[in-house]
Order: sequence, then C-alpha cells, then structure tokens
Amino acid sequence: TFTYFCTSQQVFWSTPHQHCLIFLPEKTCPAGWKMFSCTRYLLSQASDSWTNGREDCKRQGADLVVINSAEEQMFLSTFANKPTWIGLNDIQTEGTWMWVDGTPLTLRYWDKNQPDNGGGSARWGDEDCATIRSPHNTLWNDLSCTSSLQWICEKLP
Ligand SMILES: [Ca+2]
Ligand SMILES: [Ca+2]
Ligand SMILES: [Ca+2]
Repeated sequence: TFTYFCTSQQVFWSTPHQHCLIFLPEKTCPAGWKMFSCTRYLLSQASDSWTNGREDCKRQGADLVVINSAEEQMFLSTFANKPTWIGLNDIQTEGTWMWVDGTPLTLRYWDKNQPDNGGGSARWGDEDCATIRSPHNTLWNDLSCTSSLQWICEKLP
C-alpha cells in the first residue's frame, strides 16, 4: 500500500487537485530514492567529477537532474545541503548552457555574479558544469567539471 504524506504548500510541490506528496513504500523504492511527484531523485553518497557522476546516473537508467520548475528547484535545494552537480553545462560552447536532455535553459537560478566561468582566475580554470547551491545559498554556481562533488540523479517514470 502507498503511504501518503501531506506537506505544507509552501514547502513542497502541490497541484490544484492534490496537496499530498505520494511516496512509494520503502520496499518498492530502491535504497536512497525518494519520491517527489512522479519523478525519483537520488543524491549520491560518493563525490566525483561531473562526468563520472553522470555516468553513475546512466548506469541506473537515470541522468543528472534537469530542473524544470520553481517547485523542483525548491525541493532540490532542501534535498541537497551542499554544492551538488546538476545536469547543466556549457562544455560545448562557452556561455551557452544546456541541460543534459537538450532542454534549453529558460528557468535560471544562478547566484549573484554567476556563472562567472571561474572569473578568469587560473586557480579555478574554466567552469563549465553547474551546481545547485553555491557556497552561500541555494542558488546555482558554475564550477570546474573536474571538481569532486556529490550529484543528483533524476529518473523519469
Ligand atoms: Ca526535472
Ligand atoms: Ca563556462
Ligand atoms: Ca562560478
């Protein structure tokens, strides 16, 4: 049987018809997966480069998370509590940010003065991969793709 958790509208996703989040019972959820709406997310235990994080998602039939709504941004910023890879990069063309599923970047939650591609400092190098949560808040930052961070996989139904 399903377990229903009612949550306040301010904190979690709601639709006009349904103000409850539906979580799958533990036994049908792979370890570490949480239900949010109809999408499953996994926050990695390990830290690694953006590319290795993405490979790990793909091995599980998922991909790095694509943030499609304000609700998803809000949910994920509570789900991850430090800088964490998301499925957004400008590897192909500097300054042109692309989601891993090819969705153009329309909804943006960049932190102040980001993305800065490392600000031209040799210390940081090029910054072509995006994180949710900057060191300061829940907004996004760009970092060098070889930085070692946790990542969030999103598995669509
Ligand atoms: Ca999504
Ligand atoms: Ca860049
Ligand atoms: Ca940056």
